[in-house]
Amino acid sequence: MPRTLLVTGGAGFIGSNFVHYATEHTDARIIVLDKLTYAGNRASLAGLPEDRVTLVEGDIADADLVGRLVADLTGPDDAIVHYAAESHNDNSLSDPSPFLTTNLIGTYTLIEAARRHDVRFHHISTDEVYGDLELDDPQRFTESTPYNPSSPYSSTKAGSDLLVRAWVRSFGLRATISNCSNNYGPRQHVEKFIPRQITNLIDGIRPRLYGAGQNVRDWIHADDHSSAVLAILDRGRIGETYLIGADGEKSNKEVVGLILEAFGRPADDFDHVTDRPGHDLRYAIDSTKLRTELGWTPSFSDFEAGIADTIAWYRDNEDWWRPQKAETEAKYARSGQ
Ligand code: NAD
Ligand code: TDX
Repeated sequence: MPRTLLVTGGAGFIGSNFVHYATEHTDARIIVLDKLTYAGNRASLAGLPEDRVTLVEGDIADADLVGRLVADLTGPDDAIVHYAAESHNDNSLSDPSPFLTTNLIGTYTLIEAARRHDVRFHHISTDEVYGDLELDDPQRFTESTPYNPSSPYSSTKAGSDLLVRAWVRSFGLRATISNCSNNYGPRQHVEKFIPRQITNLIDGIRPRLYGAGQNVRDWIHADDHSSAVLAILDRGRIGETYLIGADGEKSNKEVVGLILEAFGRPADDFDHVTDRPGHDLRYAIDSTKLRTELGWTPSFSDFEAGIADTIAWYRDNEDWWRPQKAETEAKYARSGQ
């Protein structure tokens, strides 16, 4: 019998890309549990087979609802894949409160239900739990790097990882954790770096770089994140953490330069704006464990081609992002960004 996956946050950026990817590459049936916050979008699930994908609108911190959905996961390969989170660092600096409720209490609610019903759990996390690196640090993040989060967002993600680890050790929760680097691809909210600059340029507005633009992020296509999560679900060892990354380090200035080039504009056609308080300097992932233990490799090796596809997606799907654009930019204007 095909497995059922309960995918939390499946109407968000990475969660919806996972639902599309898993529908194409497996025979799984998928229940999406999503609160449809400002970051969730029903339209991100459009076109998926209705007999295989069901959206339940609700909160991961709602113990009754979560209990009912998890109780239905009775097949031997059924699992919870937990993407739902408040995910934007800048928002966590202006109002940390929903980050604590969703990222900590929401994760707690899910793992309590998973342990009660003995359901396999995969927790989606971020490289930001490790803090940041110097630009010339020869060591990248590994599974044994100490936790050192900087922002309200990353500290609540770190807390949620620690809850999952404790539930494995204390209660035998059948869980794995993955910490991935920065994702790009279709269906990412216009508040985030790459979609913000692409949609600015579509509107004829110059890109906005925080500070000097020297901060480095390690970019991975969302589909490569999805294939890694499927590998961990199928072959990952219970209790283990896997770092997901595709050797995609680039400074923000380099990324803006590539986007400007794709729009046929000069590489210096951007504005420097107020820096993010506590801005992490560099993230970089060593994904050796995932590659050697589970045989995973990324498929998107050409970042420029991936960016060109992403630009094409935003050009072709203005209906999807236009409703959020003005409000998002008004919020950035209020913080000088
Ligand atoms: P996103 O903000 O685009 O999507 C989050 C989704 O969760 C939305 O659909 C939202 O409606 C839903 N949600 C929020 N609160 C909820 C609640 N209380 N109950 C139910 N649903 C709720 O985020 P994203 O960028 O797709 O990130 C998804 C996950 O991946 C997060 O856990 C994030 O920490 C992690 N992650 C993101 C990146 C990245 O580059 N974006 C990198 C590594 C890890
Ligand atoms: O307009 C901008 N200008 C700019 O220079 C924006 C929105 C961002 N930036 C910078 C800040 C970061 O150095 O670009 C970089 C990327 O910014 P974000 O898209 O906000 O991502 P980041 O803070 O790196 O976090 C992302 O990756 C890790 C996700 O939002 C997190 O959910 C994930 O955990």
